[in-house]
Amino acid sequence: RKPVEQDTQDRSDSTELSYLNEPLVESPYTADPSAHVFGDRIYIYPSHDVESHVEEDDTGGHFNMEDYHVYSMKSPDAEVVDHGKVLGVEDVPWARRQMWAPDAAEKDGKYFLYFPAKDSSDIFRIGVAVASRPTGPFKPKDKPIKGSFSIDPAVFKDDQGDYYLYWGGIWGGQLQKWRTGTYLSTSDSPYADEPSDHEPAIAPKVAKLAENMIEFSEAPRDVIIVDEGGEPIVAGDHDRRFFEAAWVHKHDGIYYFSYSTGDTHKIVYATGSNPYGPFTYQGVLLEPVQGWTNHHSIVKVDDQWYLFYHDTQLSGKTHLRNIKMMPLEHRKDGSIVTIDPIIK
Ligand code: FUB
Repeated sequence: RKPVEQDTQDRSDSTELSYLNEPLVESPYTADPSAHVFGDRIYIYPSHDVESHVEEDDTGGHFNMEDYHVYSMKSPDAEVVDHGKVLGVEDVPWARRQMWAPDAAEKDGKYFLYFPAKDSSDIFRIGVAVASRPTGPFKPKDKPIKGSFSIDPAVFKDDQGDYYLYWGGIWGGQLQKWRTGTYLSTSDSPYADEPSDHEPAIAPKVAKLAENMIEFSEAPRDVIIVDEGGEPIVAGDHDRRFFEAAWVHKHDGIYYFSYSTGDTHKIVYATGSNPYGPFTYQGVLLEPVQGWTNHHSIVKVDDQWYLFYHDTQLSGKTHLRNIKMMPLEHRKDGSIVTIDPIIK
């Protein structure tokens, strides 16, 4: 379906699940959808995929995005409204290229857009931009968040009103280059600096955000993902190790940490008893989609959970994606029903 002009009537009376496996937006290309309910609407903060004719490489150089749009909908089966461009790379003093997967949060009537981009040294950092409305426009801070690095920020608000930022992505996302605490620039290969197969996998990161939402209130911590025996998932376990696309949601008192396994193309999940983890691996949440990347968010709308994700149905090209959504179910025992996206 096509995004509609702002102010067009929502089809909120429709009873058919017309959104199932259909692109939410036909143009432009959209990916990495981070969805939230702010007030009485669903807001989606995706990447904006573009054809920039950068040759495909192992660092993801062909994902050469330059700006962000915000989308919203009144209900899951309603029309999607495109609120237009809300932030461009030219607006961000420290950012040079590759605006990858963003996320957003609301606090005290202000809206915060967290986004990764490469700086002038081609190092990914995470920036923040602020708006007085969920639809922006967002005004970026002059510098990235102090102490930030790598990609795919995701914000989780706990019941106590604390906000946690999760992030990280290996290979093109550069997380492996920060293993020692400083950026390792000894090799251009995205595979250098990884642990060997039997060592614990590289951990995604978490830090509680400061009251002002634009700084960390603590040093970043590792998010440890363990197997059923309590042992850290190892780097060689490509079916279960963290690759990118962290997301956290809480259901019935359980914290769910979900993420992409990258080269095995799944979204999997692990559970824990607090926002820092450790999280115990549980299983597959979303099977591989069309295209190399798999990236999602999970949001509750009224009493129903939804999975937002993307595939390449419209373009057939891995860097030109389209966002979609599906209902997501938790069983009584806390496990999540695996979604197998119907490939057209
Ligand atoms: O959209 C660019 C990158 O592709 C994201 O940051 C990753 O999660 C993957 O979806």
